[in-house]
Amino acid sequence: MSVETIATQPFQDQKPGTSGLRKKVKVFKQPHYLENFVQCVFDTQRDCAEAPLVVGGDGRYYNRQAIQAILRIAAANGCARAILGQGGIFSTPAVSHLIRKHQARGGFVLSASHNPGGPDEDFGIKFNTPNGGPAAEKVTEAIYAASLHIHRYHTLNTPDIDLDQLGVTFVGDMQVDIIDPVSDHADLMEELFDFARIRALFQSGFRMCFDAMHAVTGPYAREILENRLGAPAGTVINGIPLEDFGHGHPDPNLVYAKELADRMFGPDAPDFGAASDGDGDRNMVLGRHFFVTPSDSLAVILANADLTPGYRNRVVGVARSMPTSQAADRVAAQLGLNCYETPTGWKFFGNLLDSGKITLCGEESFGTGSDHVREKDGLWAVLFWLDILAARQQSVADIVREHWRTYGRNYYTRHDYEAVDSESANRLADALRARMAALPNQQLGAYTVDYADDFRYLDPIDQSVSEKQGIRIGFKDGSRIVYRLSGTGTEGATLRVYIEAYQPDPAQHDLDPQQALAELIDIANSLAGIRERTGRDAPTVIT
Ligand code: VG1
Ligand code: CO
Repeated sequence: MSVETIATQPFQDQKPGTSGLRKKVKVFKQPHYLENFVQCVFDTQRDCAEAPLVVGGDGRYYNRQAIQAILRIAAANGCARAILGQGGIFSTPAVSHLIRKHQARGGFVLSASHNPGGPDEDFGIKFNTPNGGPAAEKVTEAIYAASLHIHRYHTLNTPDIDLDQLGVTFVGDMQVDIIDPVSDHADLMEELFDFARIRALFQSGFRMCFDAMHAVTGPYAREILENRLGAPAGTVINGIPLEDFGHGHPDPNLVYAKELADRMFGPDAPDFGAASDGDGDRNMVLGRHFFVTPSDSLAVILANADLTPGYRNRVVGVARSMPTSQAADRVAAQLGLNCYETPTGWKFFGNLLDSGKITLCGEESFGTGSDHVREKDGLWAVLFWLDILAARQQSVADIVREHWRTYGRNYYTRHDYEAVDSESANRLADALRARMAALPNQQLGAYTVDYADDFRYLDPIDQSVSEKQGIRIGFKDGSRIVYRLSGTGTEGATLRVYIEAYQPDPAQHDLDPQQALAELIDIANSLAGIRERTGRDAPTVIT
């Protein structure tokens, strides 16, 4: 088998964002585009002769072609063994788990997560390191630097392999193990949660709806919820992964998971609802006529962790991304646990998890996870909730309301302005930065500014510094406004505005968040001049 070395040229636009390299399919389809990036990974990461490489994706359009190309490049670069999910399918948390389980040298996840799929939509590739997590910034920077100078890549001239046939096959000299993508992850879930107790809950007539959004979690949810836990057939809806996600937007929020939202807020709603995103790492959880914000979900999970077998007496701390509400901080303070604030993106939790400083972590963007893998894990969060519900025998709404009575409520909302003109978005951010120094002690309506800064993170483990991670404006009463530009969009810029206020008084816990936060929302809009600078009257999505 002779290795072919193909001459190529750099593309200059292969800088990984919040979560890997994400572009339109048309960009990825340019000759050498994917190959260049993959070769840069092999050029910058250590030798891969022995430990395997894990490869799989969320099944979106171009998944199969990308996998064939990656396998050839891996083999040509001396990789001895690859582990592949049948049909090219792996959820992101499943890849993370398999890297750890097999002490692999890393893995490639093919996904653009919650972004739509199809020939005119998005594709993505992410490299995960041997700890199972997304590559740290210094790794992605090295890959990016290599991509600016690449002039050749190595590949093989071999036929495509059959991705659907379980068992062992070869690409050149590289052994490829094609495995069931679901069973290892499902086994891991069984170790962490009380499946007998959850099974009994379903037997008692408890009803649930899980919306897989035509994305990767369908097979996982069917196996775990319907087969292993005995939930009635039909509990999982939209359970077959489709290349274009049924023309949907596989983002588990109240806007895009409309079918689920309609059921959960309609007549005869089930007891519990949940959804996951394209690659299975996000989760949304709902009770009957009740939405749980991801920030609250993290806090509730933290406060109830002792109820589950996998976390009893072993939670040492929690971390949340900076824009995530401070609800978890209140629980951590009461329980005497470590609490960290990190920049947006799961890669920033890696060092804290690896060093045992934290056990649980989460983001406001429907991401929750723990030290069981090094990615957020949608089904894991859903099972955590199911286990809490089975243990406490209360409704979702009662559990959350009781949580607010104990810890107070952090009202929270996120306003997204999608596909905004990039230059206008950057000017908006620059204008805010220019005003920051003058803001402290200013009175804005009923609120007095305490501090204003551009979040800078000093990693407590490796001392690496990440600058400009979002503009924060903190008020004396603990309320906050945060502005960030998204690093996962593929069209123009997405401006995210995060607004939070703390309410200790239980008599004030039943307001609509948009009302409870109305004055802060106005302040956020006028401070940044959103209407004038973006030309938008209202956000694209309100969460
Ligand atoms: C978004 C979320 C962030 C998340 C990231 C990847 O990033 O805000 O919390 O980690 O997506 O999630 P951004 O830069 O667009 O705000 V996923 O499910 O795409 O791996
Ligand atoms: Co995702």
